[in-house]
Amino acid sequence: MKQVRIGLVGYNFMGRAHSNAYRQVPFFFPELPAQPVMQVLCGRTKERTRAAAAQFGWPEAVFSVNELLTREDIDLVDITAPNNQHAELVIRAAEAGKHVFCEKPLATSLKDARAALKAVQKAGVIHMICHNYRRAPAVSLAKRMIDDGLIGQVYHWRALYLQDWLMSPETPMMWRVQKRIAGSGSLGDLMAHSIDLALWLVGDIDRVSCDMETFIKKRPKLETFDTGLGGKAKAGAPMGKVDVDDGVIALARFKNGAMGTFEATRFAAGHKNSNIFEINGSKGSLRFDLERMNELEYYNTAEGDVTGFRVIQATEDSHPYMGLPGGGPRYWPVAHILGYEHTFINTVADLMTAVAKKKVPWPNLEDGVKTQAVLEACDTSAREGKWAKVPKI
Ligand code: SOE
Repeated sequence: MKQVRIGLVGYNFMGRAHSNAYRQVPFFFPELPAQPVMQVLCGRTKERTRAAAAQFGWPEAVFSVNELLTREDIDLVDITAPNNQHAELVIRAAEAGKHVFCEKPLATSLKDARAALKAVQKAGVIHMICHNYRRAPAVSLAKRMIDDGLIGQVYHWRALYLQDWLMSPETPMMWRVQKRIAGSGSLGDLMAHSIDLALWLVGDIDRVSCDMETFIKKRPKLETFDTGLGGKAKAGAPMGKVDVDDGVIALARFKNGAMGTFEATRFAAGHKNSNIFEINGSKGSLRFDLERMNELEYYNTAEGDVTGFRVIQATEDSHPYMGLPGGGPRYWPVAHILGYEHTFINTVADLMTAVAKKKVPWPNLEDGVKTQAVLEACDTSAREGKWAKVPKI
């Protein structure tokens, strides 16, 4: 059994999600040609990195990327640091001959994203970007149904990614609201997921017309650098300028003629993590909502006057990621539902196969650049107030 020795950079939300996936993969995917070995956790702050390593199951902690990259016993570097470090870390890891697994968005600019792709291609390493929602079984089932022609020619794509965690004016100047670190706001953080799904399920996007707004323009500054989602500023703290979008809407035209709409916001009161899409085609429609992630809704026009949207429980052994190769459930018996973490477990499973078979998986850094190109076109369109062509990758 091949082992893939992992060095993980970052230990906040995504660092935890990835760590959990590495721990769970051997349990649920015993048949893989390679399994992960959690080797080293890398973080800046000694105390917090050590505590996270102990909690998540990393036997060692290091405090500089250099130390991580010069180690012989690391095969793959997993990057969950803030967005502005992604491209640079990808490049350095690739130059050190390490395989790369990178959180989204790939970069804070298209230029940097292209440089990251070039680096992994030049180094000939395996690379993957973490758009985990592709591997919710219901979403993978939607892909299979589209590829099998069940909804025919796609006419419409409609996506919403709605959260509300930034609505309080007291929420401080965390890195996610600073362009220099995050690149953008709800655009790169949330709409990037919807764009990735649209590119996968419908096809390439030709042009976009986009608008965005920053509803709360100043927020109290934190005393120390915020690495996670939280933090509280001291009473009377000086105010900082928010220079990313709080909400974004976009119209899109796909190269195959389909029409698309996207909306992403952190200001949709009551919506905690609504990642929703609907696709309408010549033979039917599909609907998905992450908050009911085991279900895929399907409408089939061929069923005449007894048709209607039906709910498919995407937990049958025959559904993507649900069955073992020899038969029987991979996870639990049918309708014993899966959660958010399983999207990461399924992703890491495919990453292990990719490393073992030396075959670049999807979505890879080329997909990351494609998404980045759409993000850049959205930014251009919103700034110029007109439709913008998606740049070539
Ligand atoms: C925060 O808005 C966040 O954690 C995103 O950064 C993730 O990409 C998304 O999947 C959930 O929400």
